[in-house]
Amino acid sequence: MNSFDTGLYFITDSTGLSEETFLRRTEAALQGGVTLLQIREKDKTTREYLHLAQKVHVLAQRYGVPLIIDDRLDVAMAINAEGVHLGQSDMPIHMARSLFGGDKIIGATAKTVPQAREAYEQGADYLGVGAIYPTTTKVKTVLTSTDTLRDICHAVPIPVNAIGGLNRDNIDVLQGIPIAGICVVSAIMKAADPRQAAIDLRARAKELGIIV
Ligand code: TZP
Ligand code: MG
Repeated sequence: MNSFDTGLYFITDSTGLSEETFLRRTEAALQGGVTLLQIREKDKTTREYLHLAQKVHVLAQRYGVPLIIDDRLDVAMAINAEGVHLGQSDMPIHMARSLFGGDKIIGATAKTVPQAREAYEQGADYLGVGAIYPTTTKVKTVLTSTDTLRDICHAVPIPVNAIGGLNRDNIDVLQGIPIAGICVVSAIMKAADPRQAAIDLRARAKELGIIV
């Protein structure tokens, strides 16, 4: 498998942004040291998703950061992205694995220990668990307790990331839980200075011992 570090996992959201602003913010986040990048688009046509994903892939490659495509294995395969992230209603992990190959990164969303075990057994490389806090990002989700997050970390031997409403001022609740990293959208995408936001978030997570 491609090596990857989920420590500071930035998920993009182009809602309300021009392509130029979106790409500028995404590049700023890469400059600020995000370790893994996901493009997440819910309202684009396949053509539009491919177009934007290709541009984001060029940027990610420039900074040596793997690019994960949300939901769409076809888009990930078409642009030769490093990975795909699949939710509970997307293609089952084992099918994606057989189509995508053993070298690619496959992430899964899990909200319970049984879902986490199943995703791991089917070949997921990492898990996203949440929402830890209510989120303003457009998503169908429910809250996941930090107790469940901890239980999932202990139930599977793959990296587990926390997601949902996380920012520099509230990630202290994750201290002492053996997660591999945090996933954020708004804390970077909507920051006045996305580069500085990434730097500050990473520094805070390191200070708390959440990431190395
Ligand atoms: N899955 C659970 S919460 C969420 C996703 C995709 C959105 C996280 O966005 P934000 O802005 O970091 O709360
Ligand atoms: Mg999904």
